[in-house]
Amino acid sequence: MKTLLIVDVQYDFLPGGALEVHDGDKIIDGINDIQDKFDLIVATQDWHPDGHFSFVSSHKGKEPFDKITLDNDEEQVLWPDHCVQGSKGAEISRDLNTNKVQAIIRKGTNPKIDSYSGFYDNFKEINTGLTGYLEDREVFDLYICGLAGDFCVYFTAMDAIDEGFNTFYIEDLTRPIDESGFEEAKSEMKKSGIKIIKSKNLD
Ligand code: VGL
Ligand code: ZN
Repeated sequence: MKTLLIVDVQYDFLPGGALEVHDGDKIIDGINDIQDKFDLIVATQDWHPDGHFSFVSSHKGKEPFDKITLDNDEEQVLWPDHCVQGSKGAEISRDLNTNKVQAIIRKGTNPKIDSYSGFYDNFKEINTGLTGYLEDREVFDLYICGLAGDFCVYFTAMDAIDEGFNTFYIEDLTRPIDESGFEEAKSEMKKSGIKIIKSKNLD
């Protein structure tokens, strides 16, 4: 099963959204165009309860994008409040064709732990079940696109390769929150065995 995983194409990550990604909307037509090349399409949806720990509003005196150090010494970015369950910003864009999307994996529902990857939360405590779902369908080749390229798409790809999938990162069908760290993120992915490809080279 050649599978496409579409990460977090939600209004809050699109221009005008709470955590907008520059030109995030520019990838949607391209994602729609390639869908016929896949046997299975799955999506993820960032889905936070109100007052989520990753929200800047949960930390007095902090500014959006400030970083704090957690008890386990990991860094946490304090995001503008985004993708609150049931809000318009949390909806998957209506411009994305979701007719062929067979499953939507929601993540970030634990109020105390952030969750970038579609496979695990950031502490690797909670498994979303995505690996099992894909293995049940005998998925080997997994192609990943969506938003944001340096956070949820990146961490999803890094977990995908760890979970044993032949992982492809479609670089023209993603956009980063922070352009400056993006080249390094791509080289980290290459080092891990992820193949960075362009949509025009898909069979
Ligand atoms: C994302 C930051 C916080 C993403 C989600 O989808 O890349 N980034 N929550
Ligand atoms: Zn989030």
